[in-house]
This record gives sequence, C-alpha cells and structure tokens, in this order.
Amino acid sequence: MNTIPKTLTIAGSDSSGGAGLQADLKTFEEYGTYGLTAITSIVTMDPDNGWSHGVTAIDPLLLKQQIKTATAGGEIAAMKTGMLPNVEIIKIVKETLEKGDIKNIVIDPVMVCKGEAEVLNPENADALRDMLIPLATVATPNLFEAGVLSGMGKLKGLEDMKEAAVKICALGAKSVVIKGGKSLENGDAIDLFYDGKEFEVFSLPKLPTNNNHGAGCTFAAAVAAGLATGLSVRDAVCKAKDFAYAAIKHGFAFNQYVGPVYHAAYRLCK
Ligand code: PXL
Repeated sequence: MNTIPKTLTIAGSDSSGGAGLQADLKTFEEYGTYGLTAITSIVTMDPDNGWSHGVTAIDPLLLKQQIKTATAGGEIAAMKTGMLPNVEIIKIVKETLEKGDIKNIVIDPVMVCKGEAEVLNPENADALRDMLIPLATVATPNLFEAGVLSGMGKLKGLEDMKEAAVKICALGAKSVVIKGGKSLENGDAIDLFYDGKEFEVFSLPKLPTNNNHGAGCTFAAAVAAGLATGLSVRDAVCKAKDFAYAAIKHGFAFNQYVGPVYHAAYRLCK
C-alpha cells in the first residue's frame, strides 16, 4: 500500500514561482508529501508595466473537474486553500470540504497580493469568513487579513492580535495563527497561535530583506504538510515558522520588482 501522505492545494498560479500553488507544491515536496493541485486563478505580472498584477479566474466547472481528479486517488492527509478569486469559487471549495473526507484543512484567507493595495474582491472577504473559516482546522491570516476577518480593522500589536484570534475562532475555526511577520512596526517577527484555549507566540528576529514574496503561502503550505506528516497543529505551526524563516533568509532577487523566498532553504541552506 502507498503510505506517502497526499497534500492538496486549491490556489492560484503564480508564474513567477514564489507564491501561490507553486510555493505550495514546492513546500509539499520538501516535506516528503505527495502534492496535488487545483488551480483557481492565474496571476500574471507585467514587467513592462511596473509588475502590475492581473488575476484571471478559472471557469468554475474546470475547478470542479480538477478537484474531482485530485480527490480520485483516495485519502488526502491535508489540504490548504490559497487565492480564491470570486464567491462562486469559494462556494465550490466549501462544498468540497463539507463532504468531510479531508480532516486537516488549512484556510489561508488570501485577500491581497503583496504590493497590491487593493483587496482582491471585497465580497470575497465576507464569503471567506462565512463559508470557509468555520471549516478550518487552522486559519492562517496575515495581520491585514486578521483585521478584516475579525472586523477590528488595523491590528497594532500583540494585544490586538490576541483579540482578533479569539474572534476568528469564534467564527468557527478550530485554531488560528496570525502571521504578524514583519508587519508590526516594532520588535521581532511575531506569529500568534491560538487553539481556542491558549495563546502561544512564535517570535524570531526580523530578517533585513525584501525578498519575501510567497512567504505567507509557503508558511500555510508548510502547516498543511506538517499536519499531513502527523504533527499536531501546534507542532506543525512551530515547524512551519522555522521552514518559512529559512526560506525568507535565503530569498533572492528575481528581477527589479520581486524577490521570492527559496522554498528548499530549510533542507539545503543550513
Ligand atoms: O501572496 C499572495 C498570493 C497568493 N496566490 C497567488 C499570488 C499571490 C501574490 O502574488 O500570485 C497565486
């Protein structure tokens, strides 16, 4: 029997390779899991226009067919969601997860691409909150997304993060990790984990680099892969923090506009 744990990402494609399902698949591989994908959207970046992003949603029927394909091989040990470009697609993901076959569900509530100020689609945030957060084994919002999901707006420090974490679990997520990353103005790169009962702060020194494109996707994918390999949620989050930290530390400049993380760094760059 094949005992290699399977991991599925339902996410957007980032042809520049740092974020999206490319980040997820590379991370799944690093953890020794067998990665599967269903593409929700294709993101392109234009070097002739200041790296402006274009997001093209996949036909919903095509997403359904991909999910059918990816789930046709038996048990999936863990899955994660990434960019979900519209409410119809969020609904398809909800219906997939409600079947109950996948036990470990990481909801990464992607609302913006780095460097793009606009929220992808305002009604998406409500649909993510109402349809997917209640199904999450663990939700992995960044600081901005946690502010939106909790209805608190801009989160300014650890106390705000704690309040937001409680509110996000009250929406139905079993646990949440808020990726403060380097977004808090003072101090270290702080991530806050809350399992519905207790808080745990994961803190590492901020790295002096802008080459961190894909860090959020990589972190969430690492949590999913950790769960797939049998770690507890808390231990999966702890290992994911180290995995993402190494990936950011060894990020590189792809061109003048973007610097992705290096997904193999945890294994290769010690
Ligand atoms: O980092 C957010 C993100 C998620 N998914 C895809 C992306 C991006 C940002 O560029 O392209 C596909």
